[in-house]
Amino acid sequence: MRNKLIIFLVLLISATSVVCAQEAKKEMIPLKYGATNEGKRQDPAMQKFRDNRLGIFIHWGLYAIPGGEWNGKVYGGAAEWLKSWAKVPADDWMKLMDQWNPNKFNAKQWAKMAKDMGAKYVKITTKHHEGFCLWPSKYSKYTVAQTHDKRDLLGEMVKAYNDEGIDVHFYFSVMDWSHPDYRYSIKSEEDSIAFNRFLEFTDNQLKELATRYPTVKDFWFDGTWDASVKKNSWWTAHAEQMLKEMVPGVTINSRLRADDKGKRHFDSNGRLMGDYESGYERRLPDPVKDLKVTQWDWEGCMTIPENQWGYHKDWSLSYVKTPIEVIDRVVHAVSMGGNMVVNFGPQADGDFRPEEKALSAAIGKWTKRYGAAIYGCDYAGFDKQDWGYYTRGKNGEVYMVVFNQPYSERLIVKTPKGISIEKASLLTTGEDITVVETTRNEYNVSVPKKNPGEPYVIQLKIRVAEGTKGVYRDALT
Ligand code: JFZ
Repeated sequence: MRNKLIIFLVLLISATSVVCAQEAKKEMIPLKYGATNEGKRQDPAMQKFRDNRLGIFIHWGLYAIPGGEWNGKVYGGAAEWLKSWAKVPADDWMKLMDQWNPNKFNAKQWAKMAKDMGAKYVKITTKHHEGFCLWPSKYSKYTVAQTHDKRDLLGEMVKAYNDEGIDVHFYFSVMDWSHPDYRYSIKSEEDSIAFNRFLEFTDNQLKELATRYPTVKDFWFDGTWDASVKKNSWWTAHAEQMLKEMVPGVTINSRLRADDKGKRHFDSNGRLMGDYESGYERRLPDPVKDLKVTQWDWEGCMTIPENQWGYHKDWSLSYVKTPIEVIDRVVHAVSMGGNMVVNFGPQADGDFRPEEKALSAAIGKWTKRYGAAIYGCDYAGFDKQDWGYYTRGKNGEVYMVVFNQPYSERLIVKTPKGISIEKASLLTTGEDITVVETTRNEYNVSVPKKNPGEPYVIQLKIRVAEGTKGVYRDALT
């Protein structure tokens, strides 16, 4: 009897502590402007965003005219920041509008170039920090409509890209160097009044963009790091909400957002704000340590030189990536469940520099052959190996994207528990690839008979054992 009582008490205590531990886990800081999504969005618009995987960035504005040079001095910093490097007053900077003459701009050619590269979406700088608008905004004096050219360049781009089946995303900088009401921080009542006017102006521009170009799929906010924006975090939640009401399915990046406490990207409860993380700028998560990124959507973006987004006339100032290095970063991102955006900085005349044309064509050659390992693919759940990256397709097939041919000419594959390899073949030719099981869950996969001479893809057909956990659960049905 006494023993039973003790057992009963022990059970009672352990049961209560489990409940308490669960309660403690759930205890969250109450937030008015925190995250709004529970986990990854799974609606069709978000799935399309994710399946696209490869996009391009277009940084185009007045900064393309000086191309990194002001008063005879070439600045090595990012060309789109030249106004700041050379300390040019806004009025002087805006005189560049008189020289805006994109006589070689051809939206159809731009769209064709993106299509040929294999890009499924394009992120366009509607307005960068300088304040010049690529659309005829009625809320600003600094727009394409006030130049000799007068064309709605953004409108032409939206149409041309959409005609090629390419989704259009809008880059929008909240920070605006041309606007007298912009404030970096709020130090007085006057600042506060001015900045409120500025936020109203920003709302108007956003509403204008959403109304004029209703096929827009995404807003990618930038220039939101200043104390003034963080202090007005309510506005970041409001802007997200407003655009979501205006544009069904629209996606918004995490960089817009700050919570009640001014915490950015992730709220004070550690939850991602916006629909996808946009903190990976010119860097990627660590493929071994940072696999937590597979739990949410994210998008990285990269420059081709070290750090030039807008057109800079001198690309000899830094290392310039090769097409294979760019492809490596794209596949790397997909292998960790992310998207990758490759940046282009068109010339002021509306043409692309030869280096960018060549790079885009080279990437296109590759994506045409091996795109199956990118589009619609996701994190595969296999341990990373030195030869390259794994991705997983929609039907549970696994792709090995081989960048480094090993000396041994054997590609080591370690499969997760419950996963075995049934068959391997070269993606391009269908050539059978020999697979030898060396120990449990470890295989030697042969390289192709003839080295393709470029990063190549081996497709694995896998078998999933009953009761397997992880990303392959669904493949069972
Ligand atoms: C911003 C801009 O200042 C830059 O000109 C370019 O448009 C780029 C895409 O975005 O630069 C950033 C923004 C965020 C980070 C780094 C550079 N970040 O989060 O590490």
